Amino acid sequence: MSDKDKAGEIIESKGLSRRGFLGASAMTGAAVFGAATLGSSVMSREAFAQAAKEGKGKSKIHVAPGELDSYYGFWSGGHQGEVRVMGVPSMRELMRIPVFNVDSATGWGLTNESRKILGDGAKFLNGDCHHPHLSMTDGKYDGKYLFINDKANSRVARIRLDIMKCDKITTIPNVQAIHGLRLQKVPYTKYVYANAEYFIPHPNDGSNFDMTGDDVYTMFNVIDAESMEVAFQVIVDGNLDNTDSDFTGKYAASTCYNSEKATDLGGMMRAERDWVVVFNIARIEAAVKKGDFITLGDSKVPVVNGRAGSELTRYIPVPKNPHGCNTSPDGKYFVAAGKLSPTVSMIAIDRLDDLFDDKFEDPREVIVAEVELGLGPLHTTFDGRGNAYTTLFIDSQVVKWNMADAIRAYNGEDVKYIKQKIDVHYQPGHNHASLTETSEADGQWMVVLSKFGKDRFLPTGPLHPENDQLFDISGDEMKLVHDGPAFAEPHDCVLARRDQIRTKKIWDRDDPFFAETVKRAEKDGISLTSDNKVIRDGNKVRVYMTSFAPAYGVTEFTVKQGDEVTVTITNIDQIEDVTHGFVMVNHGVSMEISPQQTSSITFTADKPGVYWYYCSWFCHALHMEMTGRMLVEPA
Ligand code: K7E
Ligand code: CUA
Ligand code: CA
Repeated sequence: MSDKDKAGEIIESKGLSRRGFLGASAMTGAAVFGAATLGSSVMSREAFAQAAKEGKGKSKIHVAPGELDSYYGFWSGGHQGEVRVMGVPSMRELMRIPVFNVDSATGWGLTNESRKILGDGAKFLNGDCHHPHLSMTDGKYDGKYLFINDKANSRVARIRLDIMKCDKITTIPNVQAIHGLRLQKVPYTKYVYANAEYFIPHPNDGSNFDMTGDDVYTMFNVIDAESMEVAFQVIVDGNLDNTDSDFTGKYAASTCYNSEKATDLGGMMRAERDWVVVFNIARIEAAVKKGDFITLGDSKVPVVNGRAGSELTRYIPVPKNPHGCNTSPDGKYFVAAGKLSPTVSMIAIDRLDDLFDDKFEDPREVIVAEVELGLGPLHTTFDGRGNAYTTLFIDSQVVKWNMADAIRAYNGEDVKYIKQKIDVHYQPGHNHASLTETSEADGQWMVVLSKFGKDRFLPTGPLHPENDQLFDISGDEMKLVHDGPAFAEPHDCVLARRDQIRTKKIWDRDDPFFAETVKRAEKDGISLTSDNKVIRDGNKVRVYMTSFAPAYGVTEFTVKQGDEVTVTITNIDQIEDVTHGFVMVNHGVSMEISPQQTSSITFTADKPGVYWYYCSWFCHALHMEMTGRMLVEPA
């Protein structure tokens, strides 16, 4: 059968799902597997959904086979470096999005397209991501982007949600360890706010190892969400931990646990109070516009002074080594968790205008309550009904408390503001309720990301899994409904309604993700969707081929030992989910090519001989046969 005939057959079957496609091809082709294996034994989704409906005592979290979850969850992969996509409430893992790691299934970190996005950071094979957040318009998720920090190599990455791939990464200059990250909520996510945690000498060129003094500082970083360029940086006192922004677009607030600017543990705990620093974004923009900034080293990024006494910031003392900073979805409060104090501090956002206009003697006049909750408060989430839920790391609990009651109690009224405490397993860090950071917080589900799994799962040697727990918070009481082991180490997650995320089913041929590769092919006079050609350019060889289940357009090509080989593959399949792969055996080469995608990878043919290449994503009954050979002539 010629490729043309195959094309006809596939186009006729367009509209088939991959399952139907696999079944059909198994039955019409010289089936390697029985038809039953791939086709008729698969129960339809509708049938499953019906069966589930008929089931008795169905639990609220049980999402039957074939049913879809009602929320998308996006989990950070911690020092594993990726983002994980989960279905909630089933807690089924749907996808992994490699970002700061290298991934052999998709070729992230290996393909030319991904290495271009990684830029200078492509030399790093590691990352440490903590805080995934979704872009917003008018305080609601708009489904465009997810942003995430890399603490290990001081980067911020963006994921396009339509294709669920990382499309931009920026290394933040002149700082170390990007930790807290949040987005502007209103009127839309114009800016990404990112805290650099550690203070360093400026310049940090080896001329100064003294960690005291005015030229030792860290910065708050503001990144343009569209261009992903750093718009400006703000010098602060102390250090920076977590951050959040408000629902007016005017302010961002960050916690500082090392106001002491100590370099030792005891020193970092010396002061009874550290602070929350509030950034006045409009004033900072105006200062930059006026030219009131410096630049550092080779970087052209405007750097403004936001130290105590500056008009651009205000420092609000709070107890002790605060960690989480969370904005309540009613837009009223920044809630800073004390960590080494059993309290959280509620900062009234509607008092910040007056604070910046110097109407208060004491900046603590913006604090409307210091709420006593329990030991080791780390992060707070909200249900949109006036209740807050704070993780207590040391107590291994989540405490549910009412914000209005807490303020009344703080003012001396005899009201019980703590509604419930529930044990979690064990030592929780972040918690996150559905839609909690938007104005649409719906109080349905809360995920608690615990740092230890201990005895909750089958043992896995000295390295244990963490434990993500799901709570139903739709009623008066929090109810634990699911335990799930997780690999190192989801710090944080976000939940969006499933209708807020709209993804493409196959690639557009003009997608910017591989536009550079298309340009290069055009220079070589190649039409990617039809040409199968080998181009020699000195000791560089460019192999262009199509892939079409179950065959590559080029099944043999010859190069010379020492040639730099670039293989560019365009998957001309149009059927949803028929992804091909390309692996060159013994060359460290592996990548994904999804329908209508072009992917390319470059390697050196350093060994003479015959080398097989094969398709690594199961695409067809004849997937195993989807192969070819590279013939390397000795130098
Ligand atoms: Cu782990 Cu948000 Cu980095 Cu708290 S942070 S736990
Ligand atoms: Cu193509 Cu497997
Ligand atoms: Ca401290």
